[in-house]
Amino acid sequence: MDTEQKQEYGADQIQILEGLEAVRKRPGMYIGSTSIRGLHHLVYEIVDNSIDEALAGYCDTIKVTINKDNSITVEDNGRGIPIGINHKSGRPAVEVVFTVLHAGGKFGGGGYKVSGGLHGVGASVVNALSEWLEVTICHEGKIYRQRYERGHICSELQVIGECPEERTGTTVVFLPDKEIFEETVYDFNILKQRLREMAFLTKNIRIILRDERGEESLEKIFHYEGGIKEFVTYLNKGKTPIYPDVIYCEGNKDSVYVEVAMQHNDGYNEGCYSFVNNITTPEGGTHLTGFKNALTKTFNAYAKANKLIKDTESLSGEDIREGLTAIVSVKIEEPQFEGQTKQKLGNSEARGAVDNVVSEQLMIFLEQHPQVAKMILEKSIMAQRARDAARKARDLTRRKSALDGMSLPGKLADCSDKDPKNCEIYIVEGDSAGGSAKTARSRATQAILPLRGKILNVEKARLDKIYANAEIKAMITAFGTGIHEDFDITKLRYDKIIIMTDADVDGAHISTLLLTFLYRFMPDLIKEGHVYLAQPPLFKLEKNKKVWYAYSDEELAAILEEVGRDQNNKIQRYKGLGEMDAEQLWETTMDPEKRILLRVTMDEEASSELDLTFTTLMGDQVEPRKEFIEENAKYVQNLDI
Ligand code: TSJ
Repeated sequence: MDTEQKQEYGADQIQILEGLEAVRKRPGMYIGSTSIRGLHHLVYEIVDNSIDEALAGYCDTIKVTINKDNSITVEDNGRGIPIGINHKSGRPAVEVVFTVLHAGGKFGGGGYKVSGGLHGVGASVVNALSEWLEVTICHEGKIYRQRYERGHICSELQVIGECPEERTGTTVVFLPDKEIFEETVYDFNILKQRLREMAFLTKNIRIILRDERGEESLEKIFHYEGGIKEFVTYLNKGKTPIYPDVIYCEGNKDSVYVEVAMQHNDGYNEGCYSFVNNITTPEGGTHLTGFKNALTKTFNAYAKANKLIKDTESLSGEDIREGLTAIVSVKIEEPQFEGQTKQKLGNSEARGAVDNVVSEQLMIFLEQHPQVAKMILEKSIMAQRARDAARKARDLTRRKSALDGMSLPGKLADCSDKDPKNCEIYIVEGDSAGGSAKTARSRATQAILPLRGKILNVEKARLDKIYANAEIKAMITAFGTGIHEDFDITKLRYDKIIIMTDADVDGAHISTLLLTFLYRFMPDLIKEGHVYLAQPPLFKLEKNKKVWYAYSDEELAAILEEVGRDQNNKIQRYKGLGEMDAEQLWETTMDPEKRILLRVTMDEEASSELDLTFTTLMGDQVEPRKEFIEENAKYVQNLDI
């Protein structure tokens, strides 16, 4: 990064814009929400400041600790927040950092920066939303400390001790305010994912995450010398790369610092993730467009120059990106975010900068690695053929359905109500369970689509094969939305899509296959909250002509506690939906008044991790899957993908 500007942002340029009361009144404006998400956001706001110090070249280690009381400690070995008096306010600079709300960042206008770095505006927001916050600074042999409560200063900045001259750094400890947050218990895994991502995006930083809440403390250390190159390797874990190198481009243009890393695997999905100033941009933007342009242009030019395709032919961007895992990361002085959720980069200079850096360096790479170039282009040509075949198959289906008036799949027992808002569709594993469900359902509003046997694993199939699959075709026509570029959520025929499978390993596998299909081909259905998992009971308890159902071991134990454990108890463990008659199925799993549904949700900010979850669960390789399942065994109860 350009570091010359550092001097221009002196402590005296800090402007007072608004009191911290405004933050407490409308926290959502500053941290997005007061849910568990906002709670974790506080940590990122603080860590961003240390990352800035690292980017400026003064810090290489950041330690984040979840303390027993769910307070958070963030410690770095940078220069320490300046303690000198700020001219305008006559207060120590550090106090201004914590008590004055700054413009800039995500929601304000101007370009204020504490450090000339990229973030550094959130400290006062975190302070305002914390029951208490303490900052400790080591600087020139002295230890300074100040404490705040709900944003108010408790005492002047004080020297509380001495430290070795060479030791410098900043430590912040804060306890999120229970008056503000709906949830105040930190999730180690959420912090782990984001901090790992930050470490990938900031080459050579060492981020240590500790959890002190349990009997034994947990610790994770993230340190990647290769930065985003290692990010790509990490995301391709569990997939099979088609060449060993991770292609890497880096450069500076028009004040935009560009870094791109990429590698193709033998799968069919595209996984391109873009970041601006280490913040993920799930909706992409100019930087991603610049990258895609450069990729399409360069590969076509290379292919033509080397007679791998005819002069009259060209490969589409999508074909070139089949199986591509890529990270596009730019650092910009004043990012402009667009779109409904402000997750899309708007700066036009980023498009040109990324296009330029990638076009130039990728061409050099391809010329120096003709074997790699050949592998990628052969794969792209295959992708093109499959896509052509798929298009033909789809056109045929389209024409056919236009002829016979969009016929619904034969196996579908549709509901009679035609208002999608009232309707739901059960996707049921197996014909026999499908039969019971058809008998049990409430005909007006509940449709049943039974699926036979194993569902096609879309992680392992190309488009042509996917379009040809009967079960998948049935779902697409039943939902009414189309898929891919045709996808139109306003055509959705049901408000709820409910996956109902046996409560055993096979059932879980089928659910995962179905979710994989929905995630890859109709992600908006999940994003908009239309997808659910039915929860059939695991046990039936009969005693003295009375019946109870239990949905977990704990629940069964609780019921037994209540009714007494004796030989009159008749306990049945359900192995599958098929063991229930229609009436039982209705009562336990389908009656809207009594059933339990789990809504499937996804966190777009963590989409690279989510992608990894699906490949890990559904891909070819066994080792990563075993590891994943072991690591996550205790969370599978709570299916929140
Ligand atoms: F802002 C904050 F409180 F959230 C925070 C800031 C929290 C933590 C854990 C660390 C930091 C931080 C700030 N680490 N390092 C710095 N560096 C500066 O603020 C700094 C130091 C020296 C100079 C200089 O020009 O000499 C300039 C700056 C911005």
